[in-house]
Amino acid sequence: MTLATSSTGAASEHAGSASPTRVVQRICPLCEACCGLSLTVSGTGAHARVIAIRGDEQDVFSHGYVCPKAVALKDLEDDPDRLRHPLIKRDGRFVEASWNEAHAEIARRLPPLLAVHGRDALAFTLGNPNVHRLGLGLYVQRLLRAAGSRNVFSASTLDQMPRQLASGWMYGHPLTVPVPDIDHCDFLLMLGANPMASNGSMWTVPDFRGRAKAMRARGGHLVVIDPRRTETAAIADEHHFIRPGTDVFLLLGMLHAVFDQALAQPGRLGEFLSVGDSGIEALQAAVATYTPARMAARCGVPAETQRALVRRLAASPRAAVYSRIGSSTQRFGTLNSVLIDALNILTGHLDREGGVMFPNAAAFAANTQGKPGVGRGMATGRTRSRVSGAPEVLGEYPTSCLAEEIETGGPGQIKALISVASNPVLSAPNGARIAQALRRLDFMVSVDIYLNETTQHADVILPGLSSFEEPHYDVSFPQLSCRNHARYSPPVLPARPDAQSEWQSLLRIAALLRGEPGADLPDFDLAAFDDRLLADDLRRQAAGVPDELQAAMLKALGSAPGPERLLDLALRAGPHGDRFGQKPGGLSLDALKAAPHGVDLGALQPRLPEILRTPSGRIELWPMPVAAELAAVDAVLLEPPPDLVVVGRRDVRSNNSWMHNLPTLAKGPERCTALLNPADAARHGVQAGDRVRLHGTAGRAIELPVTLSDEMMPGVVSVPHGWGHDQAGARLGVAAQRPGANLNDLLDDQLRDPLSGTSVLNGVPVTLSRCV
Ligand SMILES: Nc1nc2c(c(=O)[nH]1)N[C@H]1C(S)=C(S)[C@@H](COP(=O)(O)OP(=O)(O)OC[C@H]3O[C@@H](n4cnc5c(=O)[nH]c(N)nc54)[C@H](O)[C@@H]3O)O[C@H]1N2
Ligand SMILES: Nc1nc2c(c(=O)[nH]1)N[C@H]1C(S)=C(S)[C@@H](COP(=O)(O)OP(=O)(O)OC[C@H]3O[C@@H](n4cnc5c(=O)[nH]c(N)nc54)[C@H](O)[C@@H]3O)O[C@H]1N2
Ligand code: SF4
Ligand SMILES: [Mo]
Repeated sequence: MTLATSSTGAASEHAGSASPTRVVQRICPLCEACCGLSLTVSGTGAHARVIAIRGDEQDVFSHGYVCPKAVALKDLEDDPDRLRHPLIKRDGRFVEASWNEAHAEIARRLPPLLAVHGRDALAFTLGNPNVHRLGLGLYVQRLLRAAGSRNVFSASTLDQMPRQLASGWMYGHPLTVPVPDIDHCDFLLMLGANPMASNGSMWTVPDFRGRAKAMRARGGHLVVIDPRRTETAAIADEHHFIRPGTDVFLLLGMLHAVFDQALAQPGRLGEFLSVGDSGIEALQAAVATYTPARMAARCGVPAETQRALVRRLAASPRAAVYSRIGSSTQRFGTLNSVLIDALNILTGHLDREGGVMFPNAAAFAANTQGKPGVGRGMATGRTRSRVSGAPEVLGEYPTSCLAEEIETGGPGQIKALISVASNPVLSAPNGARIAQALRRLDFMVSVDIYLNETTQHADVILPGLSSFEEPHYDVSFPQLSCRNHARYSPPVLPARPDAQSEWQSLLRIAALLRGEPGADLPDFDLAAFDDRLLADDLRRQAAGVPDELQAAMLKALGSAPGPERLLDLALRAGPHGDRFGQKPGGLSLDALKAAPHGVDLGALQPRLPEILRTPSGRIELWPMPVAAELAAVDAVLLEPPPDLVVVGRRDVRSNNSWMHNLPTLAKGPERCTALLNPADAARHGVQAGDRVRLHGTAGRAIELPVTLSDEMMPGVVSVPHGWGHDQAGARLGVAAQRPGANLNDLLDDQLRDPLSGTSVLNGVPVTLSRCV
């Protein structure tokens, strides 16, 4: 029997007794591990359904690994609450609408508002799935460019902006992020990350457990520094508690120990390092007073441990230091990121096999473009937010400034908002204030798949296709992967006839905002607009290439609008590309389509000095704005440590705020609990199962049940984020049954790392009392 598998070149076919099935490959779009999946699909055409999901053992990168969330993709496909049609709010209630009605509503309301209040009156919030969906990620850039608003806010300032800023300042590009070469590493020191639950972040490393196990089997050593003895700590050789928010002291103490023990031996890196104010001597002088003993008193990691860790780091030829959320979402997040890299650099482990290395992505990697070895570097603060004066970083303001920019009158006040796959009401500190602010908007559009805590405030909601209905390629994560690879997934299921892709929704609004003639009309020629933008892109990227050649390239990319030809362009022009025929055997979209399990591009290779894009052409080891932070460090050093602080927690069966509506993941024990050391519980007269009230310094409180474990450092309570699904107005039937509490209602939106604008989400003081 033959089956129609036109959209899935990778299909292998089986004739089952009842309905025919086929197996197709697909990259999981849920988290940064980007695992390759094998889906069993039954039926054809409109009757096609995914009936089983497992790991693709032949995947060149993930080799069959999956976590429980992959299976829940089926729940997501079937979730009755997932939106399939646009919604428009009429008299305070959402009603289903056609695409033309939804876009007509936007065309009717948005341009007049901007005509009166100006471009900055329209704000954007961009959430995590923008980096997990091909069409969203590429076309949201088109939308932002068309809008020209300064008021862009994203999950980056609740997450990795410090890491990106450190990279921008040190290496010249915010996506020049070194990642541990775990497959060749023998000593891995990890701070504030729990890849056993998160599956890795700013480090695409599917099957962390397997890779860590292999490292230990070859005699390697894993050390975890975390205020909780996490799932990752449980498989490590060493775990050390750290007082939350004090990574800066530990890292300064360790750097002091590097110099003090004469371990600063950068080797070949020496020739790439800047000199003078941002060089090694400057760094050595800067850390001179931060002795391990002094730092130990504040961070809780003994001085001898600090010294031993750096001795081991320096003595291991193949070693890496890595940190994530726990050390990023702190007052000194950017400084921490620089200090981590400084440790790797001084001990000679940057850009070296088994150390931290720079991936070489096949597509979209800006750090492979331009002149190798030198560039413009990264500037911040080109504009400042209107109310708090927070500097722009990567074209964004801190998400914690969103509410005040809506609340505060005057020129430039935000009057309208487009949220794209973003749920700041649960994800950002002081979510209640954000919800209140969203109510004051004159107009709000959400490009989202749920009616949830944030999108309920929208006037129009535009849902996209399901991930199975769309092609997939990870734009960001090959730039952060522990091995170079390129993998593309064709759509698995045909799109519903009345559905519209997210790229189409975004592009239609972009056309409207650019004032394209007829963009407000239902018959606007979106494909022609897409053609024009592609031609513009090509002209920019292929500057200097003769016109005839550009025309030939354009033709080679095909006439089908949408993200796939942008991908084809990026692949073909990329470092592994076929250069439109100039490099036979190079990558193109067709080449990837012919390789359903992906193309392996080999282990990470040294990229210095080619990768640098700093104006000096060197690594800025100790960037000036970061050096200036030490005065603030000294001030905090004098403050007495708080009695109890809260930190975040991730669970492998949850994903930020939006997967709590999927039955497969929602079952099992209650996950939104306050996890406390038994000694702290006794001190507060609390027992396991009691409900407690946590009060934040900003005067707000949340209530939730307590679980006890000595895996918690005394003086620290751990609470997961992304819960609090009890808000009237959301449509999340399963999640509402066990809503949990919103950690971010407690956190203080005034606390952030001033350099990167990133919120302080960890190590925030709280008080605890038993609910009576
Ligand atoms: N206290 C505390 N707060 C935190 C964190 C923490 O550790 N502690 N972590 C922070 C981090 S790292 C992050 S990244 C942020 C995340 O912050 P957000 O990005 O705001 O949160 P998500 O839960 O990822 O929300 C995703 C939104 O996208 C929608 N969505 C899901 N899939 C799709 C899709 O395919 N298309 C569209 N259009 N929409 C989709 C969901 O319905 C939801 O509204 O949270 C941050 N908040
Ligand atoms: N299952 C699941 N996977 C996810 C997500 C999810 O929500 N669920 N979210 C995804 C997203 S958006 C991201 S950004 C990544 C994040 O990936 P990770 O950074 O690995 O995230 P976490 O598991 O929150 O690990 C952070 C660790 O930091 C510790 N910590 C807290 N405060 C401090 C501190 O002050 N110092 C130190 N040294 N440690 C501290 C916490 O106890 C915790 O163990 O995960 C991604 N993957
Ligand atoms: S770890 Fe789980 S959620 Fe993340 S990509 Fe792999 S299967 Fe998907
Ligand atoms: Mo994140």
